[in-house]
Amino acid sequence: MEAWYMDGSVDDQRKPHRQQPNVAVNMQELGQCGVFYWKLDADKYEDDPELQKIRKERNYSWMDIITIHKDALPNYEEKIKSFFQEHLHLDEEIRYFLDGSGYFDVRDEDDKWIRIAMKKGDMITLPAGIYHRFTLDENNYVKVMRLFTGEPVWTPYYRPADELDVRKKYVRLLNQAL
Ligand code: KMT
Ligand code: NI
Repeated sequence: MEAWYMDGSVDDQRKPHRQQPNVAVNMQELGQCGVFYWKLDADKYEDDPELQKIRKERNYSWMDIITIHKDALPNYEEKIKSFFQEHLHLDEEIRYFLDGSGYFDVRDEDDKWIRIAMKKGDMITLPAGIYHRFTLDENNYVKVMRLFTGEPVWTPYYRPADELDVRKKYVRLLNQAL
């Protein structure tokens, strides 16, 4: 996993959009935004004690696996668009990359975009209430495990969603952490 501050260009979302020179973001800075990360061996996801331990400790009881590729995902174009529209959720968004790659973009405490490059073996959780979006990169393919506590609710609340309790709570947590 590698992360950086994005440039301001509205060019192709699948490009890296690094600033020149690159401005890297480390795990500690991501942690301050409530974003947590694990590195696992994706070749053994079907029987991996490390994954089982995380799932147990964090109560990630539910999971499925989705492939995002134009020939594999129904309503591909529509979904790609909605993933990239800035939004938040009422719950954590937990994703484990089993194959391929893509970018999660999250807003930092100053509302600047951080781009998180995810690839095989990378697992991440975005906290409830954080503004974010997802895009494929130029490889146009990813296979991802989605995890959830209990029955999944994927509803996106598109920005602006500042009046939601989950957003207010997240902003309070952010300010405490600073
Ligand atoms: C989401 O909610 O943005 C997604 O599920 C993106 C696809 S999973 C990498
Ligand atoms: Ni989301």
